[in-house]
Amino acid sequence: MDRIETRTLQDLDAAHHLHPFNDNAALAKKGTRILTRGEGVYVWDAEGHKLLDAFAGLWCVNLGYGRTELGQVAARQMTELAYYNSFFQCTTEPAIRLAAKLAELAPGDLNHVFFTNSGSEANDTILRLVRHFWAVQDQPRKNIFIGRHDGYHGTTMGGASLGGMKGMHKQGGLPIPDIHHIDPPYWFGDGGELDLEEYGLVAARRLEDKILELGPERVAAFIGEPIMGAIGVYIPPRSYWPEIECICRKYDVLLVADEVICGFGRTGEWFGSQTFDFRPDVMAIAKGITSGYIPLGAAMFNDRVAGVLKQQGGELAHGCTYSGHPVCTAVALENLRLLQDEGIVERARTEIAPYLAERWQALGEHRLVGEARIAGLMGALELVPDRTKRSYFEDRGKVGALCRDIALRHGLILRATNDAMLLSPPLVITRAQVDELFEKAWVALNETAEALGK
Ligand code: PXG
Repeated sequence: MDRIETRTLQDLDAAHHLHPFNDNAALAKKGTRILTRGEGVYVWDAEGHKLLDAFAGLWCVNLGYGRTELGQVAARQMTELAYYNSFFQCTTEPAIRLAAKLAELAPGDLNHVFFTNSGSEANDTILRLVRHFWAVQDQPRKNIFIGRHDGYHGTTMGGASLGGMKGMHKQGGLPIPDIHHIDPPYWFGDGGELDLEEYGLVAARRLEDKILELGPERVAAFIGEPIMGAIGVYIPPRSYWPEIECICRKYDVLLVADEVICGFGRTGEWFGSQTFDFRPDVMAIAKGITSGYIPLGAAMFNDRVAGVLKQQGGELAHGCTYSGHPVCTAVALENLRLLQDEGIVERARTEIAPYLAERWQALGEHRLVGEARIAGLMGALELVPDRTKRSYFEDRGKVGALCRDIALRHGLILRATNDAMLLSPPLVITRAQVDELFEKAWVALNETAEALGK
């Protein structure tokens, strides 16, 4: 491609490209940042700035940038067989091998895979197939999904309805029928005087109350992210998920783990359900499955659910043109091979996570930080006006955005949700790079505080 001036590209972008989750008018005025290259934990923009990406793209580049092996595998597969479908009694070898590999990696008897292109489609798939699972067992009224307020499960009609983001529900007439929400486990905002573990039980029992209110014969499934990502890395107390599992079993409600962010090493284990000690019947995966090198998602089902779908489901009237795409599944296989063979997930848990936690807790001592929370390689700093109590700034979101912009000027990419600064670096980050991250974040916190006159 011929090189075009950054300014010209920005003008073209403003004229023709609608950006997700942006005020497009404001963005057009400001001009987008154009990223051009990545290596390890760093990306470079068109102006030559080198940035430490402490957010792994969008929670996804677990393997780090610039691994040529993935490109080579993609090129080989495209040359050999660029595409074939999984519809007409056909499939391709990478799709078969990836399904088997996922069954091996996934906990328990989550042995069955339905491929999609994204996490949103994985959740839509789950919504449809779980309802079908109950319907073919003569329980068509057992079709309600319970999710959580402020949960994030994607942007499709189903995904955004399962999620509990109010701003999203306002656009497009959501949620669709028969989806309900309970409050999330968010001790910082909601814990009151309860200690963490007590609060975890209280938060979990909201599910039981909701099931009893709706009637267990109406409730098909509960869906949750093991750690709630997009809303601000809400790490549940250890007591939360085991109690949720007990409640689901008691009322025969399927337990769905949305592992789109937590999967593939983010929480230190391969899956968040292993970190938080619960056994999902169904799980959604995407992002880290290919480390973001190519789009791919999947829904995974345990033997019970898949058994019914296979034996009694008849023809599954569901699927995407690219379900099980040979190039995407081949790249995923290579990504998983590297994560496993190079011990990247293992090293992230045993070496990096403890060090990152130590340094993150030290950031928690900053005068602007009310809470530093972290699990595995996923964390948040809650910025507050008064760190002697759990407090919030009046105009929520402004301080977070300010801190994010300052960090960026110092070469550090952190994400801000409301006034929480979010952390999710590539799993390959080294101790020296953790130190660099820490130093840059500290400077960003200082300058943010100064800008606020603190
Ligand atoms: N589930 C979870 C838990 C997610 O985090 C999805 C499903 C949807 O996946 P796709 O591949 O359809 O995007 C996600 C995606 C943010 C942000 O602002 C997070 C996501 C997507 C966009 C923005 O943190 N997560």
